Amino acid sequence: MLFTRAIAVCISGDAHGPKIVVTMEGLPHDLPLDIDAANQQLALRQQGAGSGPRMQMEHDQLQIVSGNWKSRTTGMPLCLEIPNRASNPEKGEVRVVARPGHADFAAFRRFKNPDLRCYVEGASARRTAGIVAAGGLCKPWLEALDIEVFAYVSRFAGIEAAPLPADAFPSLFEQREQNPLRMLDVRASQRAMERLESAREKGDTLGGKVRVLARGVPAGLGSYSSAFTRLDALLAANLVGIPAVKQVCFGDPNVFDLPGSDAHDRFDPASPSNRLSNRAGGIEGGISNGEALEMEVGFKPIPTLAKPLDGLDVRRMQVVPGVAVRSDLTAVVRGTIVVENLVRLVLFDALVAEGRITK
Ligand code: EPS
Repeated sequence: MLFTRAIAVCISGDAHGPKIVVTMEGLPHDLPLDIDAANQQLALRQQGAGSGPRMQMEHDQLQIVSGNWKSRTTGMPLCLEIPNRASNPEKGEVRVVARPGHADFAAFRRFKNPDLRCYVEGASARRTAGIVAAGGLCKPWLEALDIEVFAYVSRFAGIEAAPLPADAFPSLFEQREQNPLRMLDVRASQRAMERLESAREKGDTLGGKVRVLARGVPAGLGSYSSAFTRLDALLAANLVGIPAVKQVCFGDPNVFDLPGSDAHDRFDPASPSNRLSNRAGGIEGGISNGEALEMEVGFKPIPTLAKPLDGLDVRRMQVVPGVAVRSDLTAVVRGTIVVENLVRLVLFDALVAEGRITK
């Protein structure tokens, strides 16, 4: 389940089960269902540097099972499926060696089953395909209201890209997709690629940050009245729900070091947005203020390393050599598309919750 107000979104599916299943209940009636738009987002999620061999095996394609009539929503729960093609390379084996940084050990402490694969299957990033499918369906609905969301890699393995002005997209889509790391600063991306190749040779993994911008969000979305209605709380809670995400920052990340006199966005009634700057990232008091939304989302390095760290054999409670399994080198590049579509979903949900989209 995601943290939402109007549309209950449930995403289920094992990493190597038959399919990922998404249900969306509470969608307005009679919205056009653009499967191609969602499939385009699913295809983007499979691209980019740092993906393991699994992405060559999958061809994520959305199937709508129910809740539609002649390519429009009916108001019934919309049920979506994305079939999985690849099977588990360790099929049948019991995995008892936990990895530092992975959910497997903490889940074992909670549920006590030493066959860690039963946790690994559910704690997989495979389920982010479901987020992208649901958010990809929302993309044309938001665009009909002139709301656009765009994400890119702003930091990779410690290499910072020069910040982009918030109004610079969406003309940058092609440029982003031509860059293997989805970075828009060419010099930074060259250095970051060197780090990626070196990590690949060493059997290591890397983390980084995704910056996400949303333009055209109307002022007055969200409410300070509770964590369930604050737009920033809903965005943060959902973004931290993406596997490997450990940080969400709104607006200028330097604001924490500044005095209040420099940290806040002064008013200017003569400017179109009434403000001289946007350090707040478009949200004040949990409510959108009419400026572009700006957030940065930090992904930790994936805990499954090609040259694994020592693990813990949970049956014997002994440190043992880690076992190498097929995996990705980084979550950041594909994570860009997950972040972008999750923000779309949260914005669309808030618009429906506040009666700005009805039927
Ligand atoms: C994942 C491990 C890899 C990733 C997978 C998430 O898969 P496998 O174990 O089959 O090689 O490729 O991500 C996806 C399949 C996806 O679609 O994002 C993991 O352990 O979480």
